[in-house]
Amino acid sequence: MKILVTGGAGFIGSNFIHQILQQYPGDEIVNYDLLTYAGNLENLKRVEDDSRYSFVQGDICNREALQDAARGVDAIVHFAAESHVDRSIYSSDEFLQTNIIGTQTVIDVVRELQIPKLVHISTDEVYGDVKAPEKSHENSRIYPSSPYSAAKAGSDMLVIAAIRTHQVPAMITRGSNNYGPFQFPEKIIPLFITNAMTDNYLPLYDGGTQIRDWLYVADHCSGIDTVLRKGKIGEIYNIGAEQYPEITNEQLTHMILELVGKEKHLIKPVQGLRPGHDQRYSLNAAKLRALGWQPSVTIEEGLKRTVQWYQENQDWWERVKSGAYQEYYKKHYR
Ligand code: NAD
Ligand code: TDX
Repeated sequence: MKILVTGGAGFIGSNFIHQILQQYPGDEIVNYDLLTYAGNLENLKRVEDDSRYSFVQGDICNREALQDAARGVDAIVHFAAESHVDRSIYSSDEFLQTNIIGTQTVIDVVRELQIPKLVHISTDEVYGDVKAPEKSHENSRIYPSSPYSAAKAGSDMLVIAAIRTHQVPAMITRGSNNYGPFQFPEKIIPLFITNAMTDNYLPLYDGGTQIRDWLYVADHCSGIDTVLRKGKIGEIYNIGAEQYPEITNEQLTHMILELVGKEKHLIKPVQGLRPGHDQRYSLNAAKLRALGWQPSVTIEEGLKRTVQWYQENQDWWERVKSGAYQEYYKKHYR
């Protein structure tokens, strides 16, 4: 299969590319990515000389460029997005442009080139937060809380409309919170690991009582691959670890500190940095499990691997954390 991956230089996209090239010797990947602050070709160093892999720098909002890159592919797996909730609260322009206009452009290109399959990568955040013990099902109410999740919900709606009106051969996945190698250190797990490693404080928002359904990135990628190869056109699939017992951000922080070997005094409780903060996400992933998928990495094992990866790849995250990221960090965490 020849697959065009949008956003393949980001966290999940790069893990997906590695996984596909390793698992399917006959597959080819075109990675189409604008290389925003979150895109990093270093994530793909291991495959850059692989003849089955090619990279095209481009914006998903640029229809002609995307068409040129996508000609002849069997499927598009669409990851490209602005992905950080906190940034979307400061300014939503790029979120609307990439997540909404960009997704419509991807849909248009699928139609124009008659590409046989589109997998649109969405998120559990489109459901908003859910009270325990409820779980979000694929047909649960869409009720996003942040400009990020609202823009992702908008992109889902455009895909749903295209399936109905134009019979676009699309599917949607809604994944829960990911963690693992190559995650930009603005998200809680890599931020807290790297801050702990350098004895900087860990800014724990709003009491740390919030719950996320932590999914190791390789499990998310295998879920997406299952949908790509076995999913039914027109359907939506949740991809969640369905962690039990659930863990709070505070418990997660303690686990990270223990793995890094640092003390709890590094935790700094902060309030008000995320207005509209969602309390709990929880997915029911039975529909995808029925296709034969299941997550294989526990949070204990996944965190251990992730901490080890950040310890072994200090050059990678020190480079990523320098430059423009410093300005964002100072502005946000004051
Ligand atoms: P990321 O921020 O690490 O990577 C995003 C990538 O998209 C970057 O490489 C960036 O350069 C590229 N990009 C951004 N704007 C672009 C544009 N206009 N044109 C082309 N490329 C562009 O994001 P991620 O965490 O890897 O998330 C990937 C996808 O998965 C997103 O759609 C996100 O909503 C979804 N998702 C993420 C998570 C998570 O926990 N990170 C969970 C569920 C779903
Ligand atoms: O400094 C922090 N301190 C803190 O307590 C940060 C950055 C976060 N948090 C809290 C907020 C959340 O309750 O940690 C939790 C997780 O926050 P993020 O890592 O920013 O992830 P989240 O907002 O849950 O969204 C992530 O998962 C769903 C991804 O960023 C999205 O792209 C994905 O759709």
